[in-house]
Amino acid sequence: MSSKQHETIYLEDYQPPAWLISHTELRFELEEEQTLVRAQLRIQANPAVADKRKPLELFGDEGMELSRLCIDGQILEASDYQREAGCLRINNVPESFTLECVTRLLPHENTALEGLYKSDGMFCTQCEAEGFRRITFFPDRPDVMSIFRTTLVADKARYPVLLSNGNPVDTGEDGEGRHWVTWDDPWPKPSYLFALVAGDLALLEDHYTTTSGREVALRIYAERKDLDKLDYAMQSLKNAMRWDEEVYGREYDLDIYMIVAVDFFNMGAMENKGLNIFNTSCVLAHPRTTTDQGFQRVEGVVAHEYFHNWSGNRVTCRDWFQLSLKEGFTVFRDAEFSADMNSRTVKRIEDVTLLRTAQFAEDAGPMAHPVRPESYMEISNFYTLTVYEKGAEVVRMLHTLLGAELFRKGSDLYFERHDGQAVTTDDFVAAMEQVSGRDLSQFKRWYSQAGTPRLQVHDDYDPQSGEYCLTVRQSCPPSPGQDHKQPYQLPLSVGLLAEDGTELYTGMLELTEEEQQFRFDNIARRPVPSLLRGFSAPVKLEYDYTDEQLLMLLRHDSDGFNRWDAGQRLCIRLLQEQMLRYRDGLAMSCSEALVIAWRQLLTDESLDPAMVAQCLRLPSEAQLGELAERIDVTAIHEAREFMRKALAQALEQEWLQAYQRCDTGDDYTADAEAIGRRSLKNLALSYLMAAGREPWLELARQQYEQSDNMTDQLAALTLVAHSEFRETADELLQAFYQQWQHESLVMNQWLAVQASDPTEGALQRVNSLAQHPVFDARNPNKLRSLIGAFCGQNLASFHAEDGSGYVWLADWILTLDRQNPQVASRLLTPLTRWKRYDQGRAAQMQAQLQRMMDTAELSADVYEVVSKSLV
Ligand code: B3K
Ligand code: ZN
Repeated sequence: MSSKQHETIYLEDYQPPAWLISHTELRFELEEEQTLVRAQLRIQANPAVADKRKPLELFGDEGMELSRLCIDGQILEASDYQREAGCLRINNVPESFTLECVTRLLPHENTALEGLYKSDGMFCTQCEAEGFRRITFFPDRPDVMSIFRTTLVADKARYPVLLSNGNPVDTGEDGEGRHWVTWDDPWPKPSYLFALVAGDLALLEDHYTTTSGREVALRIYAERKDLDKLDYAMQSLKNAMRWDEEVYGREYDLDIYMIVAVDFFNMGAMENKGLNIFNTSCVLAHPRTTTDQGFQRVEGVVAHEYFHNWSGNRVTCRDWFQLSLKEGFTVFRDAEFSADMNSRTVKRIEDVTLLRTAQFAEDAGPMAHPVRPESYMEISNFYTLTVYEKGAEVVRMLHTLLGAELFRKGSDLYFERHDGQAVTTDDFVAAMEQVSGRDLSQFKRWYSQAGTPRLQVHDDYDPQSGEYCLTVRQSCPPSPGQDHKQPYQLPLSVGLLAEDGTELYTGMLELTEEEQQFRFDNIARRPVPSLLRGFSAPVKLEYDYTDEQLLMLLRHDSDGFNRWDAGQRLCIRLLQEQMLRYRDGLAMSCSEALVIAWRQLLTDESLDPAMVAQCLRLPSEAQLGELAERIDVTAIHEAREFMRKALAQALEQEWLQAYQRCDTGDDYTADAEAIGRRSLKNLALSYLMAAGREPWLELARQQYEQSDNMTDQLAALTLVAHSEFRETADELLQAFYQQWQHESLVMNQWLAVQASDPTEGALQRVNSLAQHPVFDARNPNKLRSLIGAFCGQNLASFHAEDGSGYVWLADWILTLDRQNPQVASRLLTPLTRWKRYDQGRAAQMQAQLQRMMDTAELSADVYEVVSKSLV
């Protein structure tokens, strides 16, 4: 048994704060061996809370040394306060007073990367969700908002740049080579938005004029060697600022907007007020070192963090159960931004693929929780696909139900009504209710019920009367703590197509009941329904399509998303058939109808290459697993590989032509059109490689050697590295290492390519990579590239029948848990799905979870996931 008991926090126990902090003044003495933090808090009893005799309780990490505590200048004796389990309690305090507190921190020893830590020699912070309590004692909860004034003192030569939130208001020299800067943030904010950075950083500067004429300095900081990789982030930032003004009427509210790139970071980026801190992987971009995917991620994350300035910072969360209030909304906002900047349909396809593959799996697993969870042990475990991606789908449904105009009125009302407040998802929905006059109480079940709803659709057609009827049944499987679900309100976007593809009806149906019928008159012939267009709700839709109907939709549906989806449905069905044949020891085969349909797509030069590439991509092994009752890793892998090869060989000439057509030799640009062309080109190359003939290996090698951009170089490398041509694979991997060993982000890709290589001996390879000098087990990006890629993308190897992959992962988790619990807990996810696998694998996965459970001293992060998975 784990010796430590971890407490569960419940939404229903929420109490408003007893104490408020109007002003927070911080002084950081940053030194090599330690940092002293002097905090002065102006504290008042909260007039809205009745019980004024409550002691003052502040959060503070157990490991933090308290070296001085004063109230209104009076030093407190040890007997005046108690420290226990992450809390400091002071009895008998006045109604209003100043608390002074000095803490001593050891940032260089902070491997959890929460609170104040060092990344490659620079100081930086990560406070969301509860990192501020590792810096000083504080009511570290989002509903306590305070005005911060921060002074940083540090050695000038080592740390010439000293940054915090807001505007710099004073600066000076302190003797002995030390200097200081004071920053003032005029906007009250919760402590999770506090940030500081101290380092020797280079800077790209630009400026932006808001619609109302405010001048904003834009500064992106990074290590000097990365200065040439900041232009794209800067352009993305300016685009995002303009977009938020045009689409949401939201302007920026400070004189400076800063982004700092750091290499050691647990997540993608953080929206600290006026001082975003970014994982280098989400801000640095250069054609030579960054793939198209990387560019799009930079654009999306820069926008996401910027949009938080309103959806998150100006209006924040009352408590962490409301996390989706800011995250779901902001993901919806950044998705719409990316859709406007690039191809809307492609963006939608990518997002839905992520949702179907990973969020649906989360919703079906032991950690399933509602978009607004009801309880947690460790809030870091709830920065999930459900809170983010499903949360965004919930906001999207509101947008669909209300229409763009009312939704905008609702968001205006929400921002205006709650500016400067810490609120709830109910407040967000209330604003939408008020502007639309609609009762959204049923809709709110999307926030409180977990699980992926299922829609079963049947139809009837009466040729005599011309009446067509759709019957829709909705249900939702049980999830932890929720056995029965109430029906949801959701928009079901529908088209009815004649057999030749003519559109007979287009519209939006609204579901509210468990079973509902929708009738359509004057339909001359039995139509083919195009259902859930644009993925209008995050559900699993079942309708008994024939292959012919799917092929017709793939060709003619006016909804681009559903055109793609029809093709995917067909592929999934055909793959599932082959999986059964493989299991029964029968020969697998590839449908001729599919080959014909793909040939048509591949040779039609009028089509958008990006869409063609999406349509000709087989669903991933992970997605096929999510769809399976019981996941048969080997059958999925074999069936998919068979199909890939069959389609490769059947269309070899067409793949080559498509490759040549898309290989334009133009200079690299990161716009949607060029990205689409490269994606079709590299997809074609992947099928050519799957065809397995020498000339295509040469073509891949040529692309590897001649490309001037990382997208093409890495695509070629990956294909060769994952092929049976081991000699060339080793040669190119070695060449790649030689070329890029000094580019940390490129080396992450190099690790990931090898970790996801499904060929024989994968575990041995990752084991030796873990000893390689470019690998650093303290850097979360490296861990994700090696461990995350092996366990998440190399499914056949991770799930090796002897259980070696599971033991390997569990060993890592146990080591990492002592160092960085957040990262350990996240990497653990694949093991939590043990119930979905065959008995042999399930038992071995469960045994590894049990081994972790039996370990003394698990962090709350890992304990929560392990214990819930074992139930
Ligand atoms: N709000 C941060 C996430 C912080 C996670 C802390 N464990 C990034 C974002 O969603 O924008
Ligand atoms: Zn966010």
